[in-house]
Order: sequence, then structure tokens, then C-alpha cells
Amino acid sequence: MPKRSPRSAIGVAVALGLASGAALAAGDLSRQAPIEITVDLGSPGKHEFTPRQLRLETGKLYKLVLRNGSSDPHYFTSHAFSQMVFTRKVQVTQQQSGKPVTLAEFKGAIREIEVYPGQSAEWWLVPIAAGRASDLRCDIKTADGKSHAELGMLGEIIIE
Ligand SMILES: [Cu+2]
Repeated sequence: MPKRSPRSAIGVAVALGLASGAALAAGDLSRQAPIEITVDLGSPGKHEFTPRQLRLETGKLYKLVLRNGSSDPHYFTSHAFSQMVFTRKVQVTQQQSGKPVTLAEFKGAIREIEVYPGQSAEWWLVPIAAGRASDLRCDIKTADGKSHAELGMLGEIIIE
């Protein structure tokens, strides 16, 4: 067995230290404690996103709660946003005996979520690119043929 000199042992320790430091810096960004942001999709009699502008930062985990308290279904659609985020999961939960119970989890790239009246969905995601997604909209049509977007259901997501 070759004898290792003290000098090379230090070299190995430094190399290992650098390697584990790099691993810590990278880590699994999708396993952080999430920052929760709630977006209201419509409100009784109004087709709008509240807030209509979201600001997120790259590298942080967000739990985007899409809550529909209105009496119409609504979409949360932004092709640009979908290209700038990594989706950990989309989750649907339900209150059962006062506790939230997860009904389903969806994994993989998400482009659009529809939330039914009185329901909500959680989009867990990590923004990976900075930019401005100005195409947030709901394209559901009302009885007279106008889309909710035409009635003002538009929004913007800024990732810094
Ligand atoms: Cu809508």
C-alpha cells in the first residue's frame, strides 16, 4: 500500500471540501420550504386575477395557490411562465374534518390549470429563468362569446 504524504492528504481534503461545498450550493431547490402566494381567480361578478401582477425570484420554491371563489370556472394560463419554471407538482387538496387531505398530485411540465368554482389547486414550482410573462390570461368564454381575458382577466408574472 503506498504511503500518502501529508501534503497530498491535505490536497485530498481540500478537493473533498470544495466538492461538498459545490453540492451544498446546488442542492435540491425543489425541497426548500415553500413561499406561499395565493392568487384569486375571479370573484363574484368579476373576471380578474387578484393580484394581477406577481413577482417571483429564480431558485426559490413557491406554492402558488390558485383559488377560485367565484361561480365560474377559470384558467390560469401563461405559456411564457410555463417555459420559465420547473414544476415540482400540482396538488389538489380538500378539507376533511378540518384537515387538508391531498386528493391528487400531478408531476411534469404544466402549461395551464383550470380551477372550478369554489375550488383551488396548488402549483409547486421553482422559477429557473428571469423575465416577464405578460401573457397570463383566462380564455374561458362567457355565454355572449366574449372571453374572460377580453373582460379583463389578464395578468403578468415577473421573475427576477
Ligand atoms: Cu376566467
